[in-house]
Amino acid sequence: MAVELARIAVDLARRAGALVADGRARAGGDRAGLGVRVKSTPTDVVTVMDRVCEDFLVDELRRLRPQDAVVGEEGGTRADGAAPAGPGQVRWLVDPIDGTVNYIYGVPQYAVSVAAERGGTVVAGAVHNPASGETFWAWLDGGAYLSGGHGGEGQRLRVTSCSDLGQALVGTGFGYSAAVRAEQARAVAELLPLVRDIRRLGSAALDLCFLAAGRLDAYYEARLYPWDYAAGALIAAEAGAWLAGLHGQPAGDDFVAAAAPGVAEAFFALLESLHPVGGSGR
Ligand code: LIP
Repeated sequence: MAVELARIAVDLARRAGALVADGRARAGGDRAGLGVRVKSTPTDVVTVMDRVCEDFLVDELRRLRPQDAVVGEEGGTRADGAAPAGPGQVRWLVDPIDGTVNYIYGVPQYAVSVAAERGGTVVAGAVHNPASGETFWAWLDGGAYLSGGHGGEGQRLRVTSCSDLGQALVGTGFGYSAAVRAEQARAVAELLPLVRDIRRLGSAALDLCFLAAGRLDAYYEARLYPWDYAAGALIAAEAGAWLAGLHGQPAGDDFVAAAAPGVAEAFFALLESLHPVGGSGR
């Protein structure tokens, strides 16, 4: 069951990715051609391709898996998509373009993310970056894999063996509200001298896949949406990453922390000290 859901996720992420890439090519890099609109703040943006891509994903899932629920970042749902799935029901979480700002600017770090959860547990997921041609995917207890780019076909993914937090390359991201970003900046300023370096790459889904692929040693971010991290978190976990939230909570919307096992305990303890009252807003 999970491997079949992963196969569907890979196929849909790749075909949706081709739509997204074509939309940008047709716009000729002109942002006006991408129909950019603002959402929660002037820097929280959405393009016409976000919506075209999500409509494609919702329609295809309705065709392929009519019994399943679907929920997407831009509001695309099956009627029952927003409700948690029942014990046996599958619910799909789709992000049509994770890293929308990168997409608008032509920074080649954005992805289509497709995850399937069953009874509230993510059991399959795929993240496809149309700019690099890389597809990351996993299914529960089946491992994590990379195809495309320089990865060959179906390369098995494993996190790094990093065991010194001072040598860890840490990915992170920031919310859209100025007040929240000021708070997040204070935390990252304290973290920065204690690790090798940070990378703010602009897509939570790809940050988690980069952890899985050994391109990062750790990652954290506050106040994400389920579709941002659902597939990437499974891929990271299946590649051997440890995941956690803050203050004993599991990784989730409030806070996602993920790390190679050799630095995970020290990393999670540091994040706890830097976020005494839990994850910040968006
Ligand atoms: C993005 C996340 C990223 C975060 C950005 C943004 P979007 O999602 O993937 O990690 O730092 O602020 O939320 O909005 O591009 O789908």
